[in-house]
Amino acid sequence: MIAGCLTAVFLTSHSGGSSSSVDSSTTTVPSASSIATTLTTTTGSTTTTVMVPSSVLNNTCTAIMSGTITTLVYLSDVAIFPYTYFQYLYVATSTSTTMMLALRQDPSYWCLDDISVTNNSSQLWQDGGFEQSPLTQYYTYCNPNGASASGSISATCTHSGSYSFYDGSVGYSDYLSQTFTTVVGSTYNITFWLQSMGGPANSFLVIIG
Ligand SMILES: [Ca+2]
Repeated sequence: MIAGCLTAVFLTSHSGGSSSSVDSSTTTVPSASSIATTLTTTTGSTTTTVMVPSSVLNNTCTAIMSGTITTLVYLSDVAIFPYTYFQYLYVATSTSTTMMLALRQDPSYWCLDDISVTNNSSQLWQDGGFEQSPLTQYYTYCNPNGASASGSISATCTHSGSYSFYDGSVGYSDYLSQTFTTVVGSTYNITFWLQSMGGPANSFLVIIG
């Protein structure tokens, strides 16, 4: 499966669709400018390895991250799926950790809601339900290429509450992140709900470090 910090990965369908497991690799890099990582996805008996494009990993948004960067998940050109629960366990390697999500969805939109990062029942991720406005009250938002139809708080497709993050960035990803205090060696439970409202071309990436 995996080495280093990522100890468990699984996702389950919210409404009875197919489920799959996702494995991820950890790469230690000197700086965000040279992040290189691959993601291995196992669905049934078929295993494929997908390289996260360097343009998605290396830009002015990811430049705020350094040290050991772990890819939790990378989805590329996936079909429509309903709100689905994603969960990961991450062992911190620093006293300050940033989790960053990168979204691109050319023909349609991603819906993202109920992000949670917990350690011993303590919630470290603020406004994971996207119920507060403006977005930048709790999140660092970055759109390095000025993609159109970029992410915003919306009532279009919520998983809970009245709002979610609704992102149809065309051609390039936009980025959403928060930085929180962590204890080296301690395990953090990361969960969120994600829906794809359209087919390719799209991508969804979560990195942490
Ligand atoms: Ca919500």
